[in-house]
Order: sequence, then structure tokens, then C-alpha cells
Amino acid sequence: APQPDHLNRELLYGLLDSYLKNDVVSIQESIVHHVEFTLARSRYKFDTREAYFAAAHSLRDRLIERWNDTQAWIKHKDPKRVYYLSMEFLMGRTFLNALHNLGVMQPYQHALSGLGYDMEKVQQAERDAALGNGGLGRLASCFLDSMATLNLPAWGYGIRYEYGMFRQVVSEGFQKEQPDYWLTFGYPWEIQRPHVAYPVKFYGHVSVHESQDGRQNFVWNAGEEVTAVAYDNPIPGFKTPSTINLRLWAAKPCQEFDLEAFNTGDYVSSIIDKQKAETITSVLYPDDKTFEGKELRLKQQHFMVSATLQDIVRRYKEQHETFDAFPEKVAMQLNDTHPTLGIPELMRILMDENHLGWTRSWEITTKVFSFTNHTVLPEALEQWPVSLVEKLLPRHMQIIYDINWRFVQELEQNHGISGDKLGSMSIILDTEYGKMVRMAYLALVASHTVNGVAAIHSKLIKETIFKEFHDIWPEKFQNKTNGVTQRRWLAQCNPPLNRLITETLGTEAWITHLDLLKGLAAHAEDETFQQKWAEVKVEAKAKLASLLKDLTGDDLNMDAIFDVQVKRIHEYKRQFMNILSVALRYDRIKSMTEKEKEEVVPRVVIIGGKAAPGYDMAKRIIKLISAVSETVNNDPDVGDLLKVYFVPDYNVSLAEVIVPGSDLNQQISTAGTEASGTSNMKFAMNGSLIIGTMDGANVEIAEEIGEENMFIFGVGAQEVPALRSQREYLQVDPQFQHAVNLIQNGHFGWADYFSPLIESITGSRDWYLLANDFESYLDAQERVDQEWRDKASWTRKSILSTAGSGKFSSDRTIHEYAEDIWGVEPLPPTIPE
Ligand code: CJB
Repeated sequence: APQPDHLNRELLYGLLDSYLKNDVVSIQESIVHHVEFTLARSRYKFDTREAYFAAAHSLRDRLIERWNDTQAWIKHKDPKRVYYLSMEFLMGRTFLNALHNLGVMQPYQHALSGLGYDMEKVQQAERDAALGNGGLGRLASCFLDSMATLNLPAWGYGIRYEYGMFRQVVSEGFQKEQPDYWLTFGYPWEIQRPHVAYPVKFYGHVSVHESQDGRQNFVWNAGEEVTAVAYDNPIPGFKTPSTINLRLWAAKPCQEFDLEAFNTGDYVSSIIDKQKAETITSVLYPDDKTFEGKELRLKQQHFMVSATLQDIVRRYKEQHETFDAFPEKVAMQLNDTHPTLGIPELMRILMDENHLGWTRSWEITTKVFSFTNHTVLPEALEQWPVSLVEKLLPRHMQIIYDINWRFVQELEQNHGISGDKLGSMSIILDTEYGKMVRMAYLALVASHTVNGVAAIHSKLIKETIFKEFHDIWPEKFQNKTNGVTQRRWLAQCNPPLNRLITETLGTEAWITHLDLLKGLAAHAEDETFQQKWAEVKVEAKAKLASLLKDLTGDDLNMDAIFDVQVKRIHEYKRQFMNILSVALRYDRIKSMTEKEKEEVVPRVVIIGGKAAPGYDMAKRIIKLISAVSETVNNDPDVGDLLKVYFVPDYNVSLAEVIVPGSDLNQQISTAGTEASGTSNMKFAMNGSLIIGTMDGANVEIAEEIGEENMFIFGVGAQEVPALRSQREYLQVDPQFQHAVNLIQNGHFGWADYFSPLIESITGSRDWYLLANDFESYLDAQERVDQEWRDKASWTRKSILSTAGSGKFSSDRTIHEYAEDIWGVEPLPPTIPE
């Protein structure tokens, strides 16, 4: 039990560890206590949702106890800390995760059932915290789980959006977005900290004052000020008392600023005006990989980093007199370029508020930041108009100009760079629409390390988008292949498989040392084990089938391959190619005799994912999937040989059912476009076979589990540029043409509506090379069917998928970040003798 030494250790330690008891009766008492006094309901009458809230509050008490101990201990030891700055954290549900990580699943289950509540139903009452779009946000959440489990002195920082990722409703095949007001009934996992609040400034102008020693002092006279209020979310580690913090900021009107306005007579308007501050954190931008350039988004970014840096600097200064030790005490990871404004903000804080000179400030700044790139897609790269940055953050724009000026000098003087090349590396880009700030370049110049998220991606960024920077600073570049937490994505979401693995390995140590899964390989050929493995898969499939039954009323064919593609809808991910092959499969079945049909391997194709609200093509793809689904599922000639479902509102909680229940998963992006992918890792862990291209982390998954245990197809990343330039001369595969014709000829209706889709894959327009890869994709699909016919062989591959997935634990990823980038060490909270 960690506490500073000067406190009364005996008294404190006496309370800790024994204060909140985890026997069934104590837990029941605490649940009932919260029913009565937190929810103010009667203990004689509360429904399942109230049972959830009361149980959540009871568990929250236990989280707070550990959180307090961990934080006091870290403060006492004052190690180097790492801060993970991210505009997105896609947390999903917390209840089950906290129960598992705290090791109190059993007593809570008994406590609830003793009170008359079913754990499964109680847990379903929780809403997802969906403060992220997709891969990037979910990665941040997996990282928090690993940082806590590895006992790292780490915190996450982000925004407490009031509206998270929109709820997707599909009506007549069209996506409709509905607001996700996830806080309606309160969020029991957060602790509001009204006293942890900072002013955040916007607009205004900069004035220069000469100080007595002749130095220039820059003063930012802001035009608007809002308050950032902290909400803390305890993140428990697994099998360790270590509980770290995710601090999310909410915008509130500033109380003190501009009191004059109230005295001008229009009191009510003044109040209403101030309330506008809250809009800054009202909504998550739902665009995955398209830079939008909205002023409110820039405000959000500055709001997040400004509050965060004030908090970090305040914490540092509490324990240190000077900034000398700052780089030895602080590491900050920028999750993509979204928090890059933290760089000029730290410079501003050091220079303008703490009166350090430029050189000292720059030296400190460049030692603390590192940054992760998550995509090479050009449309995702952030470029803010200088005019907008200048208006919103005038002092920051000056600093960015200064950083760039010195950088350009360095390029000229130390690297002999001049002319066009100088312009192409400049942080400021001159365009016909005016000057832009290239955020990735700013992040690169100021960070000591930049990393990609899978080996192939890290190689590509060095050769393409950041080539010129790699030429001068090769030592800055690293790879950190992504990972996912096996706690959520295997141990918790797939209890039968968890039990089988633990029983087979004779230990549950794999839950913290995922490499141990390779021990399963020795059993891959064992028939009895295969039998057990197959039974576990059937259990998981049954859960997925029941979810689909609830959604559609259909009973699924349990002998079918459950074939899943779930991820954001994007042209580069090629859901379109998937549905084209489904259309073809349908057409083939239609032309078969009853005898021929007996040979068909049945499939259930499941596709899910959200389209960015402004992404027209992606929305048309959803409509196409729905149209094919409508035709296929209602065709008596097809029966249960083929079914197609679009699962609406794909989110973390649905993934926790869909991933374990799949036999096959599709990771079919055009090679070189998917930076890593992380669902591929989750599927592999759960024994689902991958059909995929040599893209992102698929490449490393193939190294680990063996290409022969996957269905690899398609062109390689190195071939893509040449193929793109030859697209118009491609001899299109007749099957591809036939699938396209089916859609074009209105076989699934809506031919006109689908014509932009068809155009997008025709001739020279086919940027993502669907036509090139289609034949080889069909071939891989044929191999899938063949393999399914040999149950033993399929199961063997499924076992080997799980066995080979050990590398893809986010524990491994975080360990590498800690060692190679952050220089932080584990600090396990110790229990005193
Ligand atoms: N990614 O989710 C996003 N959003 C972006 O804006 C850019 C990239 C994804 O990040 C994941 C985590 O690194 C990757 O696995 C995925 O390939 C990438 O698309």
C-alpha cells in the first residue's frame, strides 16, 4: 500500500487492503448501499439497470481505493512518467473489464445472483463509451490497459465528448446518423474534479514588452477564455493493484474572465454567451482519415493540449524547482498529429510563462515529444490554414514560424539543402489557397522519435511521405507494431476459449504473457483437443447467431462458414470487393442444379462498419451491401447456402461477440494502404482464419502463424505504384466483369444509385485495384471452401492462429515503447511488510 513516508504508515496501511472487502456479503452490502444512497431507490425495488449502476458504483469504490494508492505511490517515488495524448479513446464498456482485472468476477456474480440479478443482463445495461472512431482510438484504449498491467507510471489525456461516435441506423439500406448522448443516466466510471481546472485561451493578439534585462516578453492577450475541467477515469491493471488514470477534459464557461461584460446591462445575454464555451467538447468528429479543417476541431485540439500541458507542468513544478529535470521526468506520446499543437504550447509555457529562452525551451521540448503516424493516405494528413491558426492562436503561429525558420536554416547550413527541396520540407506550405501548416512536419521536427504501427508501414513512411526527413534523420524513425489487449479481446470476450487455453497450458499466465500461447501448437494435431476446440467455437458461434437472430429474426445455419468483415467503411478497405464476390457466389448458386448445390459450402457473410457522414462512396457501399443482402436472403433458390447481413451500429461491444464467433475474417485492403489493422490480431487470437492481402500487420501475422494457415492473395505493396499507372490497360477478369454487370444491370435494384461505385472501379479510376486483385481473391475464397470441407485441417489452422498470435499483445507493444522511446520503467505499487 503506497503512501509517502512521512504519513502515519501504521494507520494508513491498517485501512488499506482491508477497508473494502471483497467477500460476497460485503459486496452485496455495498451494492444495496448504492441503490439506497447513490441512486436513491428502494432496496426492495430496483430494476436491472439500477442493479448495474449500483454494482458499478460499488466497483468504482474499489477502483478509487487502488487509484489513490497508486497515485500516491508514484508521487512519492517521482519516476519518469509517460503521458499518452490522444483525441480519441474508444473504451467500450468498463464493468466486465474492471471485474476481471480486479479479480472479483466471481464474488460479484454471486453477489448479484444472490440479490436476484443475472450478471449477463446487468452487464448489458452498460452503454459503450465511444469517444473514438475506430482503430486509432481503440489502440489508445488497449494501450491504457497494458500500461496499467505493466505497472508503468502512465496517464492518458483526452477529451470528454458529450456526444461520442454517432449511432448508425440503417433504414432501407441507407445509413442514418443519430446522436450518441452517452451520459444521459450518468457515467459511473468517472470522477469529476471541479478543482482541477485550467483556463484555456483563444483568439486575441500578442503584445511585446521589454523586460528590465532587455529581453522581449511576449504576452498573449486572449479574446476568449474557457475553463477545462478534469474528469478522471481509473484504469485498473490486471493482477496488480496498479490503477492508472485517463484524464478527460470538459469545457465549461470561465467564471472570472471578462466580468465587465456582466456590468454592461445585459446580464442574461452575457450568461448565454458564456455557455457557448461548452460546445468545444460537445462532439467527437466522426471522420476517419479525412482531414476536415473545421475551426471547432482546431479549437478542440488546442483545448486538449493546453489543459494537458498546464496539468503536466503544474505536477512537475510541485516537485521540482527548475526545468532542468523535465526531460528526465516527462515523456509525451502524440497519438497521430491531432495533439501536435502541444509542441508550440509547451514552447509558449516555457518561454512566455516561465521565462526560459528559446534555446533552453527548444532543447527541453525536443526531448519530451515523440509521435506516431497511423496512415499514409494523403487525405488524412492534417494541414491547417495559417490564417486560421493565426486568428485562433496568434502566439502559437509566431512560434511555429520561428520553429520553421530555424529548421530551414539548419537544412541549409547543416544539410546543404536548398531550392525546391527546402520548400518541400518546410513546415509552412504555400498553396494557391494560401499558406498551410503541415502538422506532421511540425511533429517530426520537434519529436525525438517518430514511429509507424507495423513493419511494412514503418518502412513505407520512410520511403514515401517522410522520405526527405528520413534522409537527414534516419535515427528518428522506429517501428512499433500495434497490439491489442488479450484481457478484453480473448480472456473476457471468449470465456470458453479462455478456459480451454488455461486448462491446456496448465496456467493462466498467458493473460499477461501472451507468448505462452505458442504452447497450443503442440496440441494442434491432437484429435481430442481439436474436438474441444471446435466445440468452443460452436459456443461462440451460437452467441453470434443469437445476436443476429435478435436483429433479423433469422436462424443461422450453424454449419456455414461465419465470414466476417467489420471495420470502418472505406474504399481502401475494399468492402466493395467483398460484396462483388458475394454477388458472384449468389449468381453461381442460382445457376446450379439441386445436385450441384449439395456440394456448396454454406456461408454466412457478416459485414459491419460506419461510414463517415460526409463520405458519399462509403454510404453507397453500405446501400449496396444491404441491397445484395435483401435479394440473397429472400431467394428460396439459395436457402441457407448463402446469407448476407449488414450489422448496424458496429461498435466495441458488438465486436466482443462478433470476433469470437467468426470462422473467417477479411483483411483485404489494397497492399500499402492499411497501416496495421488491429482487428486482424483480435480475430487471430480467437482462432478465426484470415483471408487477406500482404498489408499492414497481416505481413507479421503471416510470419508468426504461417502463410499456409491463412488465405493470402493479391498484389504486394511494391507492385502497387506501377499497377496504378497501368490501370487503363488492364485486361479485366471476366468474373470481375460479370459481377460488375450484375450490379450495373439492376440485379439488386438501385442500378443508378450504384453507378458512381461502378465508375470508381472502372479503368483508370480503379485507385484501389479491385480489378487487379479480384481473380486472386476469388481463388483464395475457393481455397477457403476447400479447407472447410476438411474439418480437422481447418481446426488445426484455427488452433495455430491462436498459437501464433502471442506477438500481437499490446503488452509487447507498450513494453517496446517504454524501452525504446519513452525511457520509463515499471513501478509496481508495493505492499509494505
Ligand atoms: N487509423 O483509425 C485510424 N484513424 C486514422 O485517422 C488513421 C489511422 C488506423 O489506426 C490503427 C491503429 O494504428 C491502424 O491499425 C489502422 O491500420 C489505421 O487505419
